[in-house]
Amino acid sequence: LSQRTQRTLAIVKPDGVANLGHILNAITLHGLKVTQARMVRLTRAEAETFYAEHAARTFFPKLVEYMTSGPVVALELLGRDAVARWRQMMGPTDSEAARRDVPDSIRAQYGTDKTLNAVHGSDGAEAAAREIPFFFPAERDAPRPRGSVELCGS
Ligand code: DGI
Repeated sequence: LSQRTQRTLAIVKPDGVANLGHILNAITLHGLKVTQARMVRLTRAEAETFYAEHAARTFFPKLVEYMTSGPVVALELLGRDAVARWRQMMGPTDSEAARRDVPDSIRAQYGTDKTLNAVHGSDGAEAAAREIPFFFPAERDAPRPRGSVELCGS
């Protein structure tokens, strides 16, 4: 697999926001760069649209309830192989499995269970291309504001 510089979408979910500082620190320690960030309270319709692929699953209502229970922080991450590297940092979907199998992962440290699992990450480059403009629509092709400051400049 080629290791190219790419972008991915991370979301610090409502239960993860209390540990936002730790999560940002882990991201930067792993050499990924935060290139956009936004705190937002999702509406029910927005959460349903974002997770539309899971609409038929039994856990869908719980997932939407959870994602709208408080503000989330959307992050655009940039780096070599960013999609896979962020997924690896997150750990397994089930936070309890993460504590068993990948104890140093974000979900192991900051998640609770299968639903409350602290973070989201795009599951591929195509998903990232769809999910980044979902949270950062105006920024997609626009130049960055003059003098803008990026978290963790390198
Ligand atoms: O990419 P992931 O977030 O690891 O997992 P996913 O894309 O398969 O599912 C999206 C979210 O839906 C996941 O973060 C939590 C929730 N979810 C997935 N599978 C289950 C689930 N929630 C419950 N309660 N049970 C599941 O089996």
